[in-house]
Amino acid sequence: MGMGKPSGVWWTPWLAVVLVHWLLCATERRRGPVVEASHEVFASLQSVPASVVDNRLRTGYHFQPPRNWINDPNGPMYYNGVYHLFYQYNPNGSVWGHIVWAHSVSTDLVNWIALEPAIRPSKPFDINGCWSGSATVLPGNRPVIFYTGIDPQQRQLQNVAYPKDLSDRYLREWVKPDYNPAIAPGDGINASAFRDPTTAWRGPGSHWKLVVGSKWNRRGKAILYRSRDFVHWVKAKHPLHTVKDTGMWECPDFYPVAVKGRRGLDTSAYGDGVKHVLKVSLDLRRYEYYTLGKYYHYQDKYVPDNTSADDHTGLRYDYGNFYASKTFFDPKKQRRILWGWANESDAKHVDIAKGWAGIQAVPRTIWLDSSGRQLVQWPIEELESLRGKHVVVEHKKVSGGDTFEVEGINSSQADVEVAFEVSGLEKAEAFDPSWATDAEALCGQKRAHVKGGVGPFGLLVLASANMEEKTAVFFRIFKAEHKHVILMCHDPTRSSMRPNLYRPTFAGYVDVDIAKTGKISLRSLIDHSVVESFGAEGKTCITSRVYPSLAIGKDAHLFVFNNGLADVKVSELKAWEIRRPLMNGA
Ligand code: DQQ
Repeated sequence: MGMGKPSGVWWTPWLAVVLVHWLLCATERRRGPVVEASHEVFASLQSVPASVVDNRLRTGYHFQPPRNWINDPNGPMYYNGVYHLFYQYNPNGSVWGHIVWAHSVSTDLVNWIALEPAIRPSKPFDINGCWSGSATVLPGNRPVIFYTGIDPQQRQLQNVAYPKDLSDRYLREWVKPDYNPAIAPGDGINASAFRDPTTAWRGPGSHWKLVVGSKWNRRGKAILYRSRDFVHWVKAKHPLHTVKDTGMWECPDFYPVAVKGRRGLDTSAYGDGVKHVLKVSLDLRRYEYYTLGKYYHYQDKYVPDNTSADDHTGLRYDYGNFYASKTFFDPKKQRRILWGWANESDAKHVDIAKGWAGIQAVPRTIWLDSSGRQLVQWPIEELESLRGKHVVVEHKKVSGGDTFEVEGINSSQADVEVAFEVSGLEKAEAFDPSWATDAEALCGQKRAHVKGGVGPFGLLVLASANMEEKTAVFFRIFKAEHKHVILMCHDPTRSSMRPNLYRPTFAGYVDVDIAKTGKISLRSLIDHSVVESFGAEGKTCITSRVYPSLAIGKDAHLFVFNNGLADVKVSELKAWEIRRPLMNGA
């Protein structure tokens, strides 16, 4: 097996640096120049003091293999009782390069079994890398993978692979037909910006369709292809969608959602009561945005609604460290599940010394909000099976300037749900309309320690006993001309005593009429070096990677704080310990 548990010697950081360095250089010599995507490739590796490498910061219940670099989730699919997660993986080290499709399987999305990589470079059409793509289950229950292969001229080609043996429960081996590439970049396509095919769908007509991410100059594009037999693919005259000045569209995802209710839909679903989602990952900005809209099957035209911007200022699944995401339909539970990649935000030379980099955020169920204006996400229910000992706090007033500790659980791995009651809205700070398109800048300006009117209030997670280290997860409520505006923010600027860490603040607005509800909820999943937060039952989500130096293991604390003028009340807080030393088998 390519990814067994590291033996004791690997944990000696100094030795790890030398060995990883040697391995990478040896591989470089064997294979010649590497293919560069949007990830940095490191020609020479620096050494790093052993003191900054702390394997206690590895996540436990997030998907993370024992070692090496991972990025995009690929293909996810459910097939004959088994969930498959493929992902971009470097078998040779903890920086991006030599990319294969690693493969893990699970029956519950919580416990994983690692298999050999499903697809590795082996043919002229993928010899320089097997990049992102998707899975489709064809009629007759036949799965197929569409992925991007990099050829000897560094061109990006779309290839297919089929399971070798459908009776193998885990579909371990995949075969690449000789007729690949199934789709080559034709005239008018930039061959180095042509990748990440989507799951295919079939509407009322007989054609299969899929899109491939691309750009032309600075115009982002979802190029549409059609096929009758899944073998011969023809480019449609018009792309499914394109937006000027957005740059390369990586990992597009296009799928239907039900207008009412939380039920997920098969990617080919159509008809009344269905809306569509188009998500793109912006290589230029390294974050994603999506639109909701109407898909006209016969014309193959996607028209976004005018309820949100169709550019980088638009809606995001997650306003933090979350990229290259992909959804799939889970027929077992009739839901659509979202996976996304959360990269490290530590220095690269530390990633090299650690020997690991990148995790997948927890799988989230995704559906259309009853307003029809945005999607909502919630961690899959299976995660609740990991909840252990818990504590409850009820009806506790938190006056302006107050902080209290939630005691009684080890909060370095925890699941925290809290409902705040808000009053004193007349004390809310005035909202400057110029802030409307840049929540992140507002959060950077009004961080957790900056006193407000209503808020900032929320949680301090992964905090040291004296709060020298803490990551603040909070709301701040403003008064605009006709309504209140709620900002949700992650402020990790004081998350670690270590210098030279990348500690960006992240933020999004929350579409809740607080004057009406008087309440707002927050859920945070904490796992050593990641904090994933879900505001207002999943309307606004933020993920951050943080690297405490004191708030580790049993020295991690959890607090509730209010730094506004108005009092808030914790109507209920529940915090569960999650005991998961290391994810098995990922
Ligand atoms: N990562 C893959 C590409 C994709 C990018 C390469 C997004 O296929 O565009 O590892 O992170």
